[in-house]
Amino acid sequence: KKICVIGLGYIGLPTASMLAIQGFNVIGVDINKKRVEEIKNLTFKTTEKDLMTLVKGAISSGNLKVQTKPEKADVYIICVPTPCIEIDGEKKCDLTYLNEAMKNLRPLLEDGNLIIIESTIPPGTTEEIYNLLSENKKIHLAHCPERVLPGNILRELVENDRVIGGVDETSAKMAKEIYESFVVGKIYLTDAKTAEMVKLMENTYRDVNIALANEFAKIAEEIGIDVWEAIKLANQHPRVNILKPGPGVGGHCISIDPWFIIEKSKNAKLIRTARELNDSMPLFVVEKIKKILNNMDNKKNNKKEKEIISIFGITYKGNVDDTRESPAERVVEELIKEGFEVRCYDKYANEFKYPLYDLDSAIENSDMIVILTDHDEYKSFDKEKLTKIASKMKKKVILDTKNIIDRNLWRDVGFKVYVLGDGKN
Ligand code: SAJ
Repeated sequence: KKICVIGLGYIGLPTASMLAIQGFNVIGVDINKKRVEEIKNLTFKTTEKDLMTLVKGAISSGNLKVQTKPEKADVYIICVPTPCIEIDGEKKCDLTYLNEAMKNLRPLLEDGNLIIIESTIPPGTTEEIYNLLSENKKIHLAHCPERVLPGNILRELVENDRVIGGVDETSAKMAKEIYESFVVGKIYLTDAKTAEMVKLMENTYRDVNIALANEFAKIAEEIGIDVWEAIKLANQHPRVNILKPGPGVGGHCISIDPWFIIEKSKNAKLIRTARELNDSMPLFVVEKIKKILNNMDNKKNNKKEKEIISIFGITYKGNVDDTRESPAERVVEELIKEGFEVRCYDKYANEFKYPLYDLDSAIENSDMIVILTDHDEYKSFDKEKLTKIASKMKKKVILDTKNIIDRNLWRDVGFKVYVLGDGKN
């Protein structure tokens, strides 16, 4: 069977490679010429363990070809991004890339072809696409949402259970045959709209639960308790598992997908509130930074030189290079607006809107370190390293928004330690 995978991003590339390794004849397509060249030459950047080896194996097997245009195949798997856009103040799913991919496919389609959409989409989208495509061709169409966790993609691609929703039973069964080649998890079949909703419900579940943790952090600050201690104790209950507060929810999935439910339903009230609460966290962090510095300032610094904030970690979560929708961007933007000089340090990040510094220049003469991402690196600083860091700072102050540091270790080298939700200030 010949399979054309459209979109070679963080889902399309591993999926195409996996299928090629299983012996399918795979054409990987990406409209971005540079991306195609980087894949061909194995020069693309990734923090996913073993992805490079997998792609190398797929290409050298002769089963994976990458190019910028699709060609005739038996099966088409669509893995293009479906970002969020704001129209008249309301956030909605942007189907531009998906529609463009479909437009390019239409002239290639033949009776009996199977199309699988992996991109995350609002409920009802697969049916709408089917109505358009099936006007003059007898095609099969299924939605099989990706579910892998960035940072652990290759393992989860194989091990996670999958949900496949077909526009009819044959479509779902045909799609199952493809995934069975490499998925060891269970594969569940359902209808297309249910599959669309399942994917959105998974990420919404996580978003709402993180929002609850973040609300607890705000309340803890208000009433003067340490939220981390409280969560740890509440989680001793056998049916309670509160997630972790933080500077906000980033990434291109959890911070976006709930909006695709909200756009389709007037009942999505809790979901909207949770989303807005998580979006309010960057500002909450900035308020805490201001309070800490104001309380320290004994008004002797009246000439008001610019205070320097050193940000540690700007990717959307720990140990990944992805900065999309990262709460750090809003924190930095707001701090600059408030008149601070901001220096960001993150050796994992692939790119960022603001300049990145090396560690030494980020902390030189700095007034405060703020940890926004739980990279392993910051957990591994030992006393010697921390002493060096302390010696470069103007004021030895740290705010850890992820609760990852050993508070006593930092205190030992002279830091005043604050943690988001610690109820101080
Ligand atoms: N976060 C918190 N507190 C927590 C957990 C996470 O603030 O207790 C933050 C993280 O720092 C990050 C954001 O939430 O900014 C999201 O991180 P994540 O690790 O929870 O999830 P993603 O976005 O990397 O991947 C999610 C996964 N979905 C679920 O776990 C339900 C993944 O399985 C999906 O495939 C992926 O979205 C996707 O592509 O939809």
